[in-house]
Amino acid sequence: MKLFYSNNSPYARKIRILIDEKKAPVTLEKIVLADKNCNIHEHNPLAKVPTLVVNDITIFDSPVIAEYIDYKSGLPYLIPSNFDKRILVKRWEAISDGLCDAAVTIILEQRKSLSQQNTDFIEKQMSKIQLSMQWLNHEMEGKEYYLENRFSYADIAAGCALGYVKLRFPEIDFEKKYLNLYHFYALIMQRQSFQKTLPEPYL
Ligand SMILES: N[C@@H](CCC(=O)N[C@@H](CS)C(=O)NCC(=O)O)C(=O)O
Repeated sequence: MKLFYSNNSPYARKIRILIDEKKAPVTLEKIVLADKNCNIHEHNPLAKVPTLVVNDITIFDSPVIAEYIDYKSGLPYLIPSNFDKRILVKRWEAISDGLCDAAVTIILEQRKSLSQQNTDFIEKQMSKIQLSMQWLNHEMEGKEYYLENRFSYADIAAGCALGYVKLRFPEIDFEKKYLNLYHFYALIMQRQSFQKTLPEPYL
């Protein structure tokens, strides 16, 4: 199995952390999406990371890859098989990925020349980020980890989203505003899997 990832993709980071936590036998291949010789489209027509190649099939996107790796690499399962618990974890992944989608959209908008940027649109996306963090913060009331106070894929997804906000919008300073997220992020950052995959500010 081979995982194509790029250094700062929060979606790919979820999978790299899951692989590390599960000790899954996956070869990691770093790619640079902006590189004109990048051939990720040969594996994934959407030309996105993460992309997982397993023998002759390719698996995407990150929620599907996570299901595959968690199931195939056996115990301990980080995505519960119990339906109700599973939905809770998947909805946490959805809000975390949605938060990243809003952040990525802002970054792309801000790469345009100033006169072409749509400030209303940027504000709308920023409000999604704030409201999602507020929501996550509320859900974490009285908890260390999200689901039954045990580490799960929900924590990986939320930790990666918060890490991405910290990387791209340090001025938001979410740890000051959202106390539960401050504690959660400090706890999750003690894990080696999170430390090893920290995004790099200059990329
Ligand atoms: N929903 C996808 C999102 C993946 C995604 O958008 N990845 C970005 C990197 S952060 C990418 O590959 N962008 C390249 C492009 O859109 O052409 C997932 O969860 O895997």
